[in-house]
Amino acid sequence: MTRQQRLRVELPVVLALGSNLGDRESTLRAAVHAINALDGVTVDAASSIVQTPALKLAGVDHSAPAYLNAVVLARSALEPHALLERLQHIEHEHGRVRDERWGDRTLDIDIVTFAHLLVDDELLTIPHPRAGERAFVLVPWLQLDPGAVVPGVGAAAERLSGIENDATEFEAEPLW
Ligand code: A4P
Ligand code: MG
Repeated sequence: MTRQQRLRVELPVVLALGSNLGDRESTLRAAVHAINALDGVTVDAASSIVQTPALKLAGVDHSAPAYLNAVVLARSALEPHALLERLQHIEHEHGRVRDERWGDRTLDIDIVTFAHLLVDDELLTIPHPRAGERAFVLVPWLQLDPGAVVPGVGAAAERLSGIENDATEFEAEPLW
């Protein structure tokens, strides 16, 4: 790893995980462990798992396999692009195929926030631009941090009160 990929400090990150293909629960569990195993990343907490209908570009699609989603709080000494690259490697190891935008997938890992950093280039936008509109991010995030704030957008709790909450609890052993 080149020196520039390392920060001098660990910064708190919020990651959103989703899966709607394959053994969704096992994939999420393996992904949390793989994230913690990354050199320079430590997992502090994982939410419970929520189940949500698939959101496609054309809207909610009840005929597509439902998603399991969860949120992970971690600390990263990797700079944002290096973290993204490692997370995409984990997605790939879990059979992620990129063919259709918002298409069905074995594993998606998004960076929701990275401390208070604002990033916006062709590879990475932080905070995740759609996080504040999605119950499948806000519900598990609020479980871990009731005071969660999407930088530049507002309080997660307030955002959630303004959208349809279609997330239901999924019975499972704790992810972490
Ligand atoms: N990228 C930019 N910013 C970020 C970020 N903050 N975190 C780039 C992660 N990636 C980021 O993502 C496309 C590109 O976004 C990446 O190459 C990266 O450089 P992708 O994972 O290849 O494709 P995608 O996920 O289909 O696209 P997108 O637009 O990121 O999708 P979203 O907004 O993440 O939505 N329905 C339910 N119920 N639950 C879900 O979890 N997820 C999605 C994906 C759609 N519907 C869903 C769910
Ligand atoms: Mg993604």
